[in-house]
Amino acid sequence: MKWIIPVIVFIMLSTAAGTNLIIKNSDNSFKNNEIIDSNGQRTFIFPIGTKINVTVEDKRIEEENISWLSEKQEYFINEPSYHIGVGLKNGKHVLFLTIYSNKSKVSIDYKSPLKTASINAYDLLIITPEKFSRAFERLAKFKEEHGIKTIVATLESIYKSTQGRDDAEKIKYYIKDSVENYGIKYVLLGGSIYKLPIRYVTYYEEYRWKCYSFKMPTDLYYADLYRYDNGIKFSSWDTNNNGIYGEVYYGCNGINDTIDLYPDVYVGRLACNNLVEANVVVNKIIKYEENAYNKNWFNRIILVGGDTFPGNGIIEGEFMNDYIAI
Ligand SMILES: [Ca+2]
Ligand SMILES: [Ca+2]
Repeated sequence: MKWIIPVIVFIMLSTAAGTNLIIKNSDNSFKNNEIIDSNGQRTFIFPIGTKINVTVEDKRIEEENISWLSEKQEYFINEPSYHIGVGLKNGKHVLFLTIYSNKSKVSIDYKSPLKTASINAYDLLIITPEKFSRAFERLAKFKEEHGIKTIVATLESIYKSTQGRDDAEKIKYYIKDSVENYGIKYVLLGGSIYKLPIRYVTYYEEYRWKCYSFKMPTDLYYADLYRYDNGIKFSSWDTNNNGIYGEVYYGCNGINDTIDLYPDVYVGRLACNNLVEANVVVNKIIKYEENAYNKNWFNRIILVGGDTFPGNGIIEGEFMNDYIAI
């Protein structure tokens, strides 16, 4: 990556309780960057460009009697002992190192990057079909006037100039190039899925000895640009290169595509189908932003959620509201 130069210093720092954890590092940054989730998994956050070397001595199977392992423990035994993902934390590009077991001796060596001046040519990239560009150029001008450096790219120019096996992959490579060359932090997709493609992932599940496939649409594809595999790689969402994206097999035979699911840029979509709709939504945004800023009601919010997936006894929407409200 262009924005980092690695430096190498190793100092033995600590042996933590729980996991027998030995961290050798060049600074104390990891200490304030540890997340412990509800399963007790530990995730460490490192700056992008950090070289990480993890050694795991798995003591679990030796220590535990396998016959009475819980379902969760069996799950962890079947999982790799650690995972490195590439994503965002507070707007910064980072690596997430997750240790899956608290019964292991884990040694983490890392070499911190030395950051060069970060590229900051543009903040927001708007991608839209040529026929909507008049509306989105107007939004770009408004954003520029309010300190958001904005660039508009048409689908037609992206398809002509950018590599990729299909239109969606060309868009994704264009976003990646814009992040690396211009320092883009936000992406706005200006067009419905009928005007600007969405990526469908494929999920396979066994039911009564037959394998069924399900397609699911997601714009997370455009946000999850990178994954970690002996260094930072472009995340194609098709690591077995068979033209089927985001393959996941549950009870069926097949090879999952490797995806870390951590977004690396903020992506949103205005799902307009024609220029009239594009102008209406741009007008609404401008009107809202001109009137909402500094008003005393601006920080009040009502969250509405319900039972998103009925039948399992969990009210996901309300849990999500509580999560957002914190
Ligand atoms: Ca695939
Ligand atoms: Ca990622």
